[in-house]
Amino acid sequence: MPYDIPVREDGRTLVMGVLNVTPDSFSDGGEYLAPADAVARGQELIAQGADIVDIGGESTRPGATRVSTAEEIDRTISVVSGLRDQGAVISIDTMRAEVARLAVENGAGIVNDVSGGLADEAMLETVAELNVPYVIMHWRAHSEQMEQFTHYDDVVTEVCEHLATRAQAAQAVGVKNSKIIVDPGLGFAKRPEHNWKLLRHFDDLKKMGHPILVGASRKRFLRNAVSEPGAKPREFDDLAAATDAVSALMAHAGAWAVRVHDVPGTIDAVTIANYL
Ligand code: PMM
Repeated sequence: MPYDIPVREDGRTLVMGVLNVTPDSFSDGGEYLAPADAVARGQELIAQGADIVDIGGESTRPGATRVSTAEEIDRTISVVSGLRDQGAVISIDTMRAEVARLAVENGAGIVNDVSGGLADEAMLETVAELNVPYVIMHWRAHSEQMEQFTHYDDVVTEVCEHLATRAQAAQAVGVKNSKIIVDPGLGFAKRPEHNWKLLRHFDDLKKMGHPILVGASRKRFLRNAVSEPGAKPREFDDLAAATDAVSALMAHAGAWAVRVHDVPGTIDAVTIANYL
């Protein structure tokens, strides 16, 4: 069944709840590694009102090593099928065409590829064939190397040009323009100042004409911003208010969806933004 990019009737920004089925993700690694725990957490996110649940089996935190395809399939696919038809759209967070295909066959309605098709040469054609919405994120290198690629002359222009190039590559093999979502890739080969600049220049991203997904939740640039200088940095699960602030501001600026770990506060934040 072909899927369109989901939107809400009330026009508010969608909330994508993060479900990392990994031992080593940024802030929630290891919490939901057993499939039953992951499905229960997904059900909780849906009960809290998540419009989308984003299931990932490979950590992309800086420095993370890659997981095998078999392991990624093992971690994610039973969770996708366990959460299908439960009131939220399922998104599969993967850089691998094979995982994307299996996930869609088992009920996923969005492919979220942080590499925008650069990590697996079969990905764009697979997405074209599957005919599902496709998130193209700005990405420069795998997590093990990405800290070496944080130089930008003009981060906003370079990110917009990169995303436009990837969107064109996707369309060249048959991905429909109407299925493409773009994401600036906060924290991926970016220093804090780059993340802030991209958020400040959100209007330039919007000019591309695609729905925009923003993933700021619990990221280090937020932790740096709210931690007292010289004091112990905040814990990652103590960044909900900082994340909500970004979600409200980006929802107000016109983000299509925000990808977050803490769903209830985010729903309040984007609901308030929708009133203004
Ligand atoms: N960030 C992470 C993982 N997947 N996908 C998209 N589209 N955008 C993001 O910003 C993004 C992502 C890393 O965060 P996590 O380890 O806390 O899930």
